[in-house]
Amino acid sequence: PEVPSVRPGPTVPVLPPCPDSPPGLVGRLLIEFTSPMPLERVQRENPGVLLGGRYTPPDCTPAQTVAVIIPFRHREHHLRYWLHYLHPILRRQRLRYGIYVINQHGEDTFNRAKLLNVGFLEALKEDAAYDCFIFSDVDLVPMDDRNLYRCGDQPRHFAIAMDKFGFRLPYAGYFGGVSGLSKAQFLRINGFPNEYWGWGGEDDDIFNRISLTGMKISRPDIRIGRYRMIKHDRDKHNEPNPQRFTKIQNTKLTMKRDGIGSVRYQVLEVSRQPLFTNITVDIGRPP
Ligand code: UDH
Ligand code: NGS
Repeated sequence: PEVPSVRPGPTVPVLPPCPDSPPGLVGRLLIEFTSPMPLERVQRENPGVLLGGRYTPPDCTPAQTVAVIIPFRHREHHLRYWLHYLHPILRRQRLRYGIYVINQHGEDTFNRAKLLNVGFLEALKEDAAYDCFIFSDVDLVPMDDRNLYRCGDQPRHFAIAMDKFGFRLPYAGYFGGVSGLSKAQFLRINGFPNEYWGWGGEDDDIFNRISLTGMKISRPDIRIGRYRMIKHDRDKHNEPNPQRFTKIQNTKLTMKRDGIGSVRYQVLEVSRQPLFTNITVDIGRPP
């Protein structure tokens, strides 16, 4: 039989790997939250971002695919500032990324860590290529684009010098605000706890999980890990959790049964917006 001749097709450009130190970073940034930030403006200023808040560098192939997970409820004006500042930063950092806003449905007590677990699973359902997860509060904006939102060989703590703490770490074991774990690191600690309802302690529990599994937190230089927090009042339905002090004493016992392996929730809506994917979820209420 005749073998069909194979004609060379158009050449597919193979992009070089993205550099370890991205060129074109600007370093220290001016961050302020004075004038309101219309979403239309943020969209106009970020035309390269694809539906759902996805981005891939046009000129190189990144080593990782990063899912940024934001726990969320009733903070629309914070989210607009966050998107305004972060999209250009992440683009300059030459990341392949997607933004996932995990919106807690209803008015029951807030549960930050459970929302982050949901974000991990839902991002992976969207794209099995995600291998790095950055967990960021919606009100924290880095003041230096050299603080690279990537994963490394240890879990990473990014928000180490926040303005509200005088640009210092409030205590050695602080792991709040913005953190990052590879998929393997996240699974190794059985993800995050689902049983911290209300404010406080869940980040300390995550710190304990990391220490108990023999890992060590990695942090940027204190001059680079600077953040501005958008000032706000205490939210409704996120009161300090009176159980948090006893709970963080028991991480070793609870982490085996409470984590990514036991999270139960119901997705109510997945909506791909121009600058982020919004996932509204029913995570239940405290027992
Ligand atoms: N979050 C929401 N909605 C809420 C509660 C929390 O979106 O109703 C998310 C948001 O991403 C936030 C994160 O969870 O950044 C952490 O919660 P938080 O902002 O309550 O924690 P923080 O420590 O503030 O920033 C605690 C109350 C501070 C009161 C200060 C009064 N001046
Ligand atoms: C600790 C909390 C953490 C919290 C940190 C900073 O006391 O969850 O303060 O809080 N741990 C406990 O309550 C056990 S902040 O100053 O940002 O409100 O992240």
